[in-house]
Order: sequence, then C-alpha cells, then structure tokens
Amino acid sequence: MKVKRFCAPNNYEAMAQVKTELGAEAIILHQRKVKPKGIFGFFRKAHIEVVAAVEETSVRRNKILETQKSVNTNPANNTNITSSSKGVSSQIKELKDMLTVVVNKTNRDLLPDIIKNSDNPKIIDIYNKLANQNIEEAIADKILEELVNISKKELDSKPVEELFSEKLREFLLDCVSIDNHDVTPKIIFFVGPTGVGKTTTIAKLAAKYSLEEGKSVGLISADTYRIAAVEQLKIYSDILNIPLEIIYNSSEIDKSLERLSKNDIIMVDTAGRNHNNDKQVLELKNLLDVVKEKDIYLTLSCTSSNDDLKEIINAYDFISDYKIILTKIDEASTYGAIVNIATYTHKQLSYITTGQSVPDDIEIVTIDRIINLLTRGNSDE
Ligand SMILES: Nc1nc2c(ncn2[C@@H]2O[C@H](COP(=O)(O)OP(=O)(O)OP(=O)(O)O)[C@@H](O)[C@H]2O)c(=O)[nH]1
Ligand SMILES: [Mg+2]
Repeated sequence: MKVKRFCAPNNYEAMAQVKTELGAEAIILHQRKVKPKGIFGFFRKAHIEVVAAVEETSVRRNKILETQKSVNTNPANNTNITSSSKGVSSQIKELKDMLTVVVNKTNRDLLPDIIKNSDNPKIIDIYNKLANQNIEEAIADKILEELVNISKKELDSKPVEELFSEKLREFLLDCVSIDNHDVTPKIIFFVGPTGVGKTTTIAKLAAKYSLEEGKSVGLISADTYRIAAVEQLKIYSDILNIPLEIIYNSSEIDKSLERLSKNDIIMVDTAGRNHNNDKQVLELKNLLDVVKEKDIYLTLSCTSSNDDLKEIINAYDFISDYKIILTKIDEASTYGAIVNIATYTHKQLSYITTGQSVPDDIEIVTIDRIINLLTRGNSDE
C-alpha cells in the first residue's frame, strides 16, 4: 500500500493532488484543517491536510490501463480481441456447466440417505449447492431436513432458490449467533494465526471508531517478533494520529493500559501464533491472563480449509469467551466456512473483511449477508 500526505490551500486542490499522484482509486484515510504552527501561524490561513493511500496494484493497474488505452486507440493495433476472448469464456462456462452435471451425477450414489431418499430431484440440486459451498455434510443435512419434508406442491409453487433461502434463514437464525454490537468494548485483543489480517483489521476498526464515531482510540502492539509488525501498526497510528504503545512481554501491558486509559477504546495487536506450537500458544495465554476485563476477537481467514479451521479453533479453546472476525472473504471461493465456524464454536460472528483497503473493507456480519454469500457469492449485484 502506498500512503502519502498532501497539503493544499483548499479541499478541491488537495483532492486534485491525490487524484493526479495516486489515481482515482486512492482512498482518503484522514483529512483535517491545519493551522500553521508558531506564533505567526495564528495570522496565516489554515490549509487542508489529506492522507491518502492506494494499493500498489491499483497504481500498476492504472499504468497498464493507460498503456492499453494508447494501444487500443492506435488503429494498427485494433484487432478483434474482445469478441474472440468472449467466445473462449462462454466456451469455458459451457464446459464448466457440463462438468458440474457429470460430477453431480457421479456423486449421486454418494449422497447422504436423507437426500437420496427424497423423491424430489430439486432437493438434490440444493444439496449440491450447499456441498459446493463446502458446508459440512452434517450441517447441510440439518439445513435440508425440513426441506425434504416439504410437499412437492410447495416446491413447485416457489422457485427453488427462494425456498432454499427461506430454509437457510430459519437455520441460520437458529444456529448462528451474530454479535449485535450493542456495547462498544473498552479493551480488545486480536488473536489468531499468522497472516490472517489481524493488524489490517485493527487499522480498519481504529479508523472507523476514531474518524467515523469520534471515539478516542489507543493501540498496543504486543507483536515484537517481527520489526515490520510494529512498523505496520506505527504507520496506521501516525496516519490516524492515535497513540501506540509497544510491549515486549506480558508484564508490561498493565503500564501501557494505564497510559492509554483515557481512551474510549484500546486495541491490542498480538503476534500471529502457529496454533501447532504449544510454546507460542502458552505465551499468548499468559498475555491474555494478565488483563481481566477484555474482549477478544479470534481472527480467522475464510480461505483456510475446514479441517485447518477446526484445528485452529481447537487450539484456541483455552479462551472461554471470544467473538469471531472472518477475513479475506474477497479471496474465498466458497463461504460454507462461515456457517461451519459459527456452528462449531457457538461464538458470535462479529465482522467480515472483504479486501486490503483500510478502512473500507470491513462489514458487520448479518444473516442476510451470509445468505447472499452462500446463494449468490461475494458480488454486489
Ligand atoms: N484480500 C484480502 N487481504 C487481506 C484482508 N485483510 C488483510 N489482508 C492482507 O493480508 C496480509 C496480512 O495482513 P496482516 O494484517 O499483516 O495480518 P496479521 O494477521 O496481522 O499477520 P501477522 O501479524 O504476521 O500474524 C496483508 O497483505 C493484508 O493486506 C482481506 O480482508 N482481504
Ligand atoms: Mg500483524
């Protein structure tokens, strides 16, 4: 991510600078009116300071697009690439559809009895849909139990997708617990495996709390295993102009919490832990044990396999109470993990994150969003 600070006499000129240097996809992380410092600053006009950031990939993409534009406007280069690539993609789609039919037919014998015994072929389609989302068989069976008993008449009366969504909603309302965010926690620890997006999520939430809700936020980095980890959080604390404390062992956290106690919210970034490494897990436990009143978010990536997620969840079962953040929804190709995790842990789902952009790519989890992901994927249409 490329982050840059811009100064201009007014908002319009500041935005023009951002657009010229970082492109139209740049996001504004912070914006404020700044009075020139010093005794004479009092008499000078205030100017606007904007901190903006853009993914390096989108800078590269802008460059590629510009190059493509110049190639396309050159008549010598104007071959019919789009129509031929369209042909290829529709052929690939046809092949994929054919393959799905073949695979589904082959798998018919492997279907659970509850599905095989249903005399309604539409149930098999729905079951396959759930199975393709990697919802665990036992959970998929539960979702379908009621559907199987529905009369053929009812199944014929509504589009199957509609019935499926209704049943899914009933199941999710019953079995998946969602955080209603009615209380803003004071001290929040972010824990989880390496590289799942803990630090990025902290930055997103810190920005939301401080810029959108006007809350004062303090940060603590307990991740001193990698120099880059502290620097990563330091960049965000500088941009957002919020205090950061760094602790090197669990005994130092009390003092840091005291220094930050005037803040409304204190977020603690912990080092990514290898859940198979007992020593690392014990260190995390020691750190958590020092602070009595706290909320904990277990951060899990939706791109992990169901087996890995189960193992990770088991490794964190020394924490009796936590909420869940599911990251990298944008990179996942199936979303069954959301339902599997919720039913497996019985913990509240709190946030999903949908990309690398700070602060935009984070959402509060809702039942409707889960239904959408399972039935339509991660698209906005
Ligand atoms: N695609 C995508 N990438 C994300 C998301 N959240 C975080 N990332 C990226 O994942 C990578 C790791 O993110 P970090 O926030 O450093 O992860 P971490 O859990 O703090 O990592 P450690 O501190 O090393 O354990 C970075 O490249 C992030 O930009 C997300 O929702 N979607
Ligand atoms: Mg981190």
